Amino acid sequence: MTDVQLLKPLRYRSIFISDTHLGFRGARADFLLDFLESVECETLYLVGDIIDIWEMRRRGLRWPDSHNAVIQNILNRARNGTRVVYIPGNHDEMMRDYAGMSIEGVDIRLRAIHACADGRRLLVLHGDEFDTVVQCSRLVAMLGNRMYAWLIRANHWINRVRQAFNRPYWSLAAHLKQRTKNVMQYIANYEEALVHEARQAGVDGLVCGHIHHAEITQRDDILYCNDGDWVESCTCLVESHQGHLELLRWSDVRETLKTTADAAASRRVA
Ligand SMILES: [Mn+2]
Repeated sequence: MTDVQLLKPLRYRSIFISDTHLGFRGARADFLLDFLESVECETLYLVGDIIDIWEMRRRGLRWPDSHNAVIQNILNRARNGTRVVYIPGNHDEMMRDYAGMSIEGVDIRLRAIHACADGRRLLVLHGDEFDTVVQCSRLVAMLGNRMYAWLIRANHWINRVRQAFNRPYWSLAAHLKQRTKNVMQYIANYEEALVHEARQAGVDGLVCGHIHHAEITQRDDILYCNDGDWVESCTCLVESHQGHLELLRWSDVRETLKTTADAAASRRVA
């Protein structure tokens, strides 16, 4: 990737990535590594589904060099002064047992509060528990808030049992999602559930992942940010040193970098 290496690394205050699904054959680990080698940041948030343990349990251990290189890159950062916060998702749910610990310099948390450079506070969480809530929201509306908690717990225990029998993660919500096929409505409901949660937490916004749909949108008083994924869209959320938040689609950024490098090279030749 010499074209990018010609340039200085892109520097950000914080970077948020999620849904990298390492260990799953569909993970774009080469592309992710290219991204990681091109950026620097003070804080790196890993917002869940980083390692796809469910997939590996189902199909056997599959760990190509490129997937390993991504983990090495992240651990090197942690060793060299980058604050790395890892918030496990549903595909790497087993890591939730380590919440509160710091392993190899990586802080494992169930959720985090990020303070932006401009003072805004963001709730950072993977978001899978709201997937269940969203799909059952009509039912919940009838039965009230206790049903929310019950559904989250039910989904959790159903999957603990499935895990014991070596079955893949199964989401009640995803099942219903497939049946309704009303994806846009599903995304809107998911957003709404997370915005509600952020409001309850008394923060200015939130960062989540899980549904593989990158987006930044202001919903009344709450900023909703979804950092996307590295299976299809290859997107992440970045914060500048001034506290400005934006989504990066790595294929687009790479193309811009390459064009700039080419232009600089042709100026040198001329
Ligand atoms: Mn997920």
